Amino acid sequence: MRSWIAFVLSLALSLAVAQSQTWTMATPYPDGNFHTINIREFAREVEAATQGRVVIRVNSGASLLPHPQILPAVRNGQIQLGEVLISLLANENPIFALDSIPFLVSSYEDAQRLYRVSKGEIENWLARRGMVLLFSVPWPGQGLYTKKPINSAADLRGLRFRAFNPATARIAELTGMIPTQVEAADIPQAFATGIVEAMITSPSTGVDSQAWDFARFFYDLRAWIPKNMVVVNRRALESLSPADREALLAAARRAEQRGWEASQREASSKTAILAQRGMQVLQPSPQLVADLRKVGETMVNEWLRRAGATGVNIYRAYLGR
Ligand code: PCA
Repeated sequence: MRSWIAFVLSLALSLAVAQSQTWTMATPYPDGNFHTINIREFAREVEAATQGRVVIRVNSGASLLPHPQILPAVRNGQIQLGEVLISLLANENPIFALDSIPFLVSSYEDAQRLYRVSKGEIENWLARRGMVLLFSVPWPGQGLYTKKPINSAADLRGLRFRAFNPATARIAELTGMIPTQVEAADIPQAFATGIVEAMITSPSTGVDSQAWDFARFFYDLRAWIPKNMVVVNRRALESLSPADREALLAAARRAEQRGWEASQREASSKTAILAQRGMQVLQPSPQLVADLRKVGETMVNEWLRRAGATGVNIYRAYLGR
């Protein structure tokens, strides 16, 4: 009798495991964006590798949830997967601010090194909240979009500036601009209604928002290389069979690799589109770069003061000291 019950139970369990699950994923950025394209490919690979046992429905462009609500929804299990900009969380933990400080990182090699040294702390923070980091992909370097020529930080004074995280708001304050937080999906409207008149972001987001409609100049600063991360609810991940879980993690590793490569291609292809659409794509003047480097130094010092021992060690590891 007992072995019969055990048999029925194990059969029920294996049926439950084999059953297909449909997971909901929320992302902040639009369909044409390379992050979204990469995520949709990830979802396709997961579905194929698990023979349809894990189906991921991707809700892009903040259509399901506004950006700031995506991570809380993954945390409480309302959705299984989410993508967020890491530095949007800068007020939660200093580690999240590190990849948005101007001129701390100036190449993809730097960005890769910063990711390597900070990944463990990001994973710990997520683990304490029941989430697992699947992969992280950088945006192309950040450049300045304006309506009029900008030759130094003095030319920025008084501009209404679009911020997308605490770091960009701080840059605005330090240069005498007036920051307003505007999500990527709302950029065209914010410019059209005059809420903002300048921004710093990637050529990718410039193309997504058709920056040529509202800005004439793009200064190719490559001031920093912020990253997105894709996270999964831990209980959802653990509900998968070991084989399906491994298939999903393998697809995540491929997505990360693919995303870093796509980002580097984007940097030139999307900058070329800005020029084709009639924007003046310019190198920043040495004065503007020097001014913004000073802003970066101030922000590093502010960051070090609140980073704590863990943060300082990560920063040192990044510098190789
Ligand atoms: N695009 C996002 C974040 C960084 C970027 O390049 C945005 O502008 O909101």
